[in-house]
Amino acid sequence: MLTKQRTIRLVGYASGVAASDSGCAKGPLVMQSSPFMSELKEKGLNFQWDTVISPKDLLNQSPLSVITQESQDLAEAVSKIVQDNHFFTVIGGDHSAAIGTWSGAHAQVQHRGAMGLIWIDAHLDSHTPETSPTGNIHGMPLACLLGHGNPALTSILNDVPKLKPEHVCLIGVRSYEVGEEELLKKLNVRIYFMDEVDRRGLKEVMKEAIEIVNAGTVGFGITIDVDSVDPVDAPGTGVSEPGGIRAKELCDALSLISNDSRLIGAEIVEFDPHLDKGQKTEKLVADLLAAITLSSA
Ligand SMILES: [Mn+2]
Repeated sequence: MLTKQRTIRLVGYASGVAASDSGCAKGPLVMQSSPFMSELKEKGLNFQWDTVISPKDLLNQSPLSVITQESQDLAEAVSKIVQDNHFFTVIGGDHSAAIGTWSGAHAQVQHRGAMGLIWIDAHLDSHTPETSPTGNIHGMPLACLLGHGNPALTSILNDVPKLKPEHVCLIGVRSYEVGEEELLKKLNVRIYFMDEVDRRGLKEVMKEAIEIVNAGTVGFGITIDVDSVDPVDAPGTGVSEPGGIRAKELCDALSLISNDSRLIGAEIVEFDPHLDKGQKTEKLVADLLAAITLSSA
């Protein structure tokens, strides 16, 4: 049985401008009318869609300026929800969403102290324009939040790093390039690569991650790239990698934070409905939202 936990305010980030394949822009639009979301409502999850951010004037602007504007809009939307003392979840869209989401949360939290972040992803998302082989901004959001990258994106709402390296950790990583790994190693960010997750079990790793993001912070967030999940359970994503976390395992581990009053908000990104098979990934997005926000009775 599931019990009502809290009111969730959802923000869609209907954008794939930062990815090679922009199909994930449709992710939040599909979730808005998803039968799996209706089922959550029936189970007692109290949520409302606040707004859906989408790219403006795509034809006449560079991806960077489009993403800068979207990040600004998303940051303002999230900041408002945190200010209202409500719980937010951002549904992407590509992972450049994280720049706006966590800049917005930071703007409200910074007066009280630092913010932690658990980053669940097959990738490191920590390129800078100098190290990225593709130039795709969805491979850069964590670097941006740590204060490294294009100044337009590192200065959303505030021209300061939004996260300190010691307050962040990544889980499920299994595909990355040397340049981004070097940056995170230099900054001493804790990375739980997939082999460690397999060896120790996700629950053990998650317990440790919760300690990391709670040490010296006043609250923490969680961002989940659906590509962290094995393609067997999450085929609907643009850059899928074999050997990932199983969907049920991830949902079970998320129950460790579902009662945590220090959890500020969440983000679920990179769901691409065009690539989905049998609505598996669509259901996963709803299951993840439920796992984060509902607790067992
Ligand atoms: Mn990602």
